[in-house]
Amino acid sequence: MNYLKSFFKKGLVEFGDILDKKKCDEIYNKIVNSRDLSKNIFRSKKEYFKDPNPRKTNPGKEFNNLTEKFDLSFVEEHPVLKKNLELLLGKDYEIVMKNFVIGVPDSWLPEWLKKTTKKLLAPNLGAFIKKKYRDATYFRGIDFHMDLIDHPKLVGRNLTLYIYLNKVNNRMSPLQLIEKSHILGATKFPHYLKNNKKKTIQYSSDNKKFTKFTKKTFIGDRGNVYLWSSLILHGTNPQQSKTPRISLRYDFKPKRKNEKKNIYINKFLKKINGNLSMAVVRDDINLASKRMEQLKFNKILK
Ligand SMILES: O=C(O)CCC(=O)C(=O)O
Ligand SMILES: [Fe+2]
Repeated sequence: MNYLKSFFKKGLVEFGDILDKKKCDEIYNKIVNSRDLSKNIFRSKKEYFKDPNPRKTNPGKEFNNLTEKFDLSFVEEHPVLKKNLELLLGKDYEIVMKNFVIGVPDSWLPEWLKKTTKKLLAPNLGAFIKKKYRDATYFRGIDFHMDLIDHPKLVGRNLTLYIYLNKVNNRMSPLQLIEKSHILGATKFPHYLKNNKKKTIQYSSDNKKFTKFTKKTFIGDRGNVYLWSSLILHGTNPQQSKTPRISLRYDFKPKRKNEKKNIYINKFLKKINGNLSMAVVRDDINLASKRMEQLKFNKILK
């Protein structure tokens, strides 16, 4: 299927393994060799409670970001990706953020964290990772969410581009996306979902009327590229395999001056039967503060 057609129909695109595998291997190996990827990336319980609420535990745009040490032009200048992003977002679209995502195998989790992280709502592991390694993002699976969760008040024009840097099988926390879930518009986290089966799931925006959607699991080799709307529900399961899944992730948006223009993302949003933005992106923590969430974790951990 034509890439744009797929985006319009499903809210996502599977580009296939269009990227140079050697380059992916090079990056993967450099990341793996840049640190002791094991239990040792974690702070000890003692260390953690000395400073349980560190700020900036994630890489920022030009802050503590491992992607800045790499030439990523093979992605950013890839003709197919560039062409489709320009069609959707207009010329000179912006990279809001790029980062490496490391899917942490369950076997790396220190005992003191193992039981409790299961209860964490957004298991971004940043606060538990040693400071020197916080130039990448670490996950141990994440509940179904829309990436608009990162952008309160913004119209859902952002796109996420996700690239597997190593081969991802079923035991490596593959991405699971709910096709067409954008159609109900922007809805708050946690979402109304039920009957989560291998290939289908039911989703509602009001907890009354549920609709059956197709669920897609992205199993794929390195060099595979995926793109989705920031209104598409997706998540990952905890990782069983001992091999970490390492990915490169981009968040794109149109340049401000192009937002009102005739770009395809605006046509896409026109078909949506719901809100296009949210002032409050999540219901699980009333204060829109991740620090409050961290405090909640600390209580569970102690
Ligand atoms: O890599 C993961 O486990 C989470 C992926 C995700 O939700 C994202 O990058 O937006
Ligand atoms: Fe996400």
